[in-house]
Amino acid sequence: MPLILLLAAAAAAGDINPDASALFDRDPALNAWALARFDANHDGWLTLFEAQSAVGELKRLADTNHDGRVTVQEYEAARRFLVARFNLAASDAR
Ligand SMILES: [Ca+2]
Ligand SMILES: [Ca+2]
Repeated sequence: MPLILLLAAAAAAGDINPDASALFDRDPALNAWALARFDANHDGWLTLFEAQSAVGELKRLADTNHDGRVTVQEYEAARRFLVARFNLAASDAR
C-alpha cells in the first residue's frame, strides 16, 4: 500500500490502527522522529499505541489547510519539514 494511503488509513477515526506502525516501519526518517517524540517508555520501539500518537501528530502537522485530509503534497511537505527540523537522515528514506 502506498505510504500516503497508509497515513490516511492510520489517521482515520482515532481507533487504534495497525497501519500506524507500518507507516513508521517503512520510513526511517519518520521513524526516528516518532521515536524521539513518542517513545513514551524509552525502549527504542514504538508500540501500536505510541505509533498511533505519532500518526495523530504527523497528521496534525501535515494537514496545513485543515480539511481533515492529508494529500500527497501535504505529506511530502510535512516530511521535508520534519527531516529539516530534526536533522533526520533523509537520504535513508524511501
Ligand atoms: Ca516504546
Ligand atoms: Ca489537507
